[in-house]
Amino acid sequence: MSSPQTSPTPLTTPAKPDFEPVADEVRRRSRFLVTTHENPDGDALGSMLALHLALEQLGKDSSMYLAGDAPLPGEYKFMPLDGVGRHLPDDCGARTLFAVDCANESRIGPDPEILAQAPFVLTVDHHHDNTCFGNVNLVVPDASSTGEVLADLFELLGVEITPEIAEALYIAVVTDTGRFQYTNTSPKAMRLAAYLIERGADVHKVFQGVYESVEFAKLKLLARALEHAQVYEGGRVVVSYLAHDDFSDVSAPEPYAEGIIDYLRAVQGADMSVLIREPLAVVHRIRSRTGARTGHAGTLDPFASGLLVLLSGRATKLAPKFVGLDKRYRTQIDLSARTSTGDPEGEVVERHEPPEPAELEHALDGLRGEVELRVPAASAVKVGGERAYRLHRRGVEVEMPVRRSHVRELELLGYDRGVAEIDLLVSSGTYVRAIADALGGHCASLRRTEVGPFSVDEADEERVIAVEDALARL
Ligand SMILES: [Mn+2]
Repeated sequence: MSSPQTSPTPLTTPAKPDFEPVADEVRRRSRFLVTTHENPDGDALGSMLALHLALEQLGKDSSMYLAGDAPLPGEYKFMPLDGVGRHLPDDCGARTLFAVDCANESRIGPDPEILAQAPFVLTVDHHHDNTCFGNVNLVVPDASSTGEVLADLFELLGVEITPEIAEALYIAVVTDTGRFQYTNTSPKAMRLAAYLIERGADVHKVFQGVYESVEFAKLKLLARALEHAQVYEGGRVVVSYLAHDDFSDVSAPEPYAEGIIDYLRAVQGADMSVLIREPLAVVHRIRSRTGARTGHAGTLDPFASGLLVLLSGRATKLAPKFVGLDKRYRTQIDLSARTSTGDPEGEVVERHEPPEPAELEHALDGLRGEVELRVPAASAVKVGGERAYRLHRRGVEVEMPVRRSHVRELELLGYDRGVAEIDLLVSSGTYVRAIADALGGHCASLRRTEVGPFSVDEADEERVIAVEDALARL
């Protein structure tokens, strides 16, 4: 049964984004440097190319620039991007910097030089958390993609939608909407796609280029990941991993793991999938030293340290006995800022005054016992086939799954300058990052000190506990 889409009548008319200020600057200015975010996706590249072509059509002097030296993703090789510069042009001090699909300035790349040199900065974007770092900014959070915003801007500027521009915009829309499947797929996005096809976008060419140009090594890597897949929690969670050997055996570079998680997510009944792709160096070391099959019971975030229980030889078959054990952690939570990942590796997304000690104690009380914690929105977990933090970045409303956890012990060891040092004992699968997030901060450090009856104090790569002894402790 389906019902027609209806939207509730808004109480107030939402403010219409004003396209005029950016349009004015485009009309007034003559030299541009068009750029987008590092590690670009289809919206980034399609928007950059479409804008460059539109500016040239308007008689402007335009150059394209992309930070970093990573090769363009293989799926966009069919696009006419030969003209994209990878070094800042000598005359960038004389060009208006035009950044598309960049929610903040750090997304342009690590080189602060570009903003220091730019005499004037324009931005066009659709991320709701855009920091408006330009002199004039056009942000349309409702838009499916930056390409959609540009299409409206082009209309205002009288840009003729040539087949080349149509195709670039179509690539932006089709990729950012997950081939018109994500929640940002609005009627407007569909109408725009139809219009772009009328204007010459080649749907099949884009499909073949973006979605049917899989490199053979990528296929083999996928096979490894599918081979390692396991289901947990009655099939609701699908977990797999790619170890160091998997990449080297099939000669696949690290970025080839991108997209594999979609296959795990697609399993019937699964509403969560996890692909662990940080090769755990310690597993690798022990496997090569002992020559025995080696597995790990649970994982450890790359930024964390501490105890990881490894299973060797015939003990690998006993993994189910060791994965569900309680874990004890020592963590420092920085309560003055949230980050996009809940750990020190993400970008700061929110800063605030840390709570008073009494407030903190009160907040900690609410986190003891049986608690429901929302999986951090910026985690590697995929929702609807897309890594959660990416959807979040491009402005898609993401409903993260809630996990029931048991916080058995939670002790505040110290609180100094907004950083709380906490010792906690939690049920298996609890995200300490989610606890930090619930407190309004992020994990600055994290160390696992115990896994069930095993302590980090007795951890030693050289020492092996006999299977019988290990089982006797449980
Ligand atoms: Mn985008």
